[in-house]
Amino acid sequence: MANIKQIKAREILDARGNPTIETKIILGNGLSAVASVPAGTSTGIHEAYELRDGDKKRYRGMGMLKAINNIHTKIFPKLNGVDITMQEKIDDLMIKLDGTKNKKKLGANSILSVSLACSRAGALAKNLELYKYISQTYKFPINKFKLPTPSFNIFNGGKHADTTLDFQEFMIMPLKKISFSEKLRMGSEIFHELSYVLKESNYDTDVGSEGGYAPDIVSSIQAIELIIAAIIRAGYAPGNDIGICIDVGSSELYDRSTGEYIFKLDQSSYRKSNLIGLYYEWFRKFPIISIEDGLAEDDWEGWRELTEELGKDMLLVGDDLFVTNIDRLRKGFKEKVANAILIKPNQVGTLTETIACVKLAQRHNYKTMVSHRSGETCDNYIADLAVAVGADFIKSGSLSRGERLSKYNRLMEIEAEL
Ligand code: 2PG
Ligand code: MG
Repeated sequence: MANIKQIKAREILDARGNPTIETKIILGNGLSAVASVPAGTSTGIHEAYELRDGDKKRYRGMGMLKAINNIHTKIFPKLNGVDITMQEKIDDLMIKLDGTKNKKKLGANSILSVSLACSRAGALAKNLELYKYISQTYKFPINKFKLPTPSFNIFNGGKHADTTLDFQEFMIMPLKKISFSEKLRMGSEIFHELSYVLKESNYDTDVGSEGGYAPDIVSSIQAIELIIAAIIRAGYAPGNDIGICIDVGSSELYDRSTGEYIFKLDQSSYRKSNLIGLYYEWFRKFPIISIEDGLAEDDWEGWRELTEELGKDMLLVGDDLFVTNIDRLRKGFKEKVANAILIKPNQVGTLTETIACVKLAQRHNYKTMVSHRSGETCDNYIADLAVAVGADFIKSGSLSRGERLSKYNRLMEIEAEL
């Protein structure tokens, strides 16, 4: 019988050594499946609630015992015996059991770990690859699966590195119509070339949270220039073979009291129109094709101005702005802001709600980029998710660190199978 018989959750450590949850679903027919959830650092204030213990004597308050207890004592009794292939029903039962808008009662981390593990168990029960199972379950009209284009974060700053760099992520994206594996090879070659470029300039080559280099440098422009040098040295043409994507992570730079963006590097402050002017100038000078969170999560007016200015020329991706939430995305359509959305299941807390957000974005021709979190685990779930929904892009960090590569390696496996 493919019914839920037991749920076993446990505390594991994520790639930064902080606790998170791994949940195992055991079915009546003996099959079982496991999933774990990641955590962010530069989390948006509108994200679903992540429940941590707050007990300062354990893991500096970051323990997951309460969340795990919720899985065993509240969620399991509700899901006991439910048909594992009824994913929407499973998610709906948990959403109702929680009953709050941001999953504050049970914790989005508890709920999501169960939701994802259930979908894996459902795929097993139906003897399908996970991406096929998700795609069929939510009736995506896909007759030929495609692989998302990766955006590799090879230079870490902001809250993801202990350095002077204000902007959070500098990514490279292959632009040619080639296989996923070839795109991965390009990324890796440039990543390694960048280490030589850095060494020659006497910068260190230690990496940040997402596996990109994280030296102390003098400006974001310098990061871009170093990356361009690495692209050329690897034998590729910037702007033609490879584009540059930036995640500003600007909510972290925003001073709500003054409405200004403060750069820690030199304490300079920018009004929103000056920052937009800066992006425009960079766009003219460098092969930048995408800016994520160029303005803060509630700076709708700034976002509108940014979209008017640059929306036709590049991808403007909403992360903290939309938090994978359909209400915020709808507001985005109304306010005419952004043209792409980052998709992170743990921002919303169930697979079903994640899918609803993807579908809404696709109906309005917003591009979709499935994303990891800075505090990842080795679970490669988002690789299957990206293929299942036909996402345009995926970002899973750099070309180093196992928890980042596990997603890219799974995508190569899927590509080989297809
Ligand atoms: C982001 C993510 C992932 P975090 O801002 O896009 O790179 O970072 O998980 O810290 O929110
Ligand atoms: Mg982001």
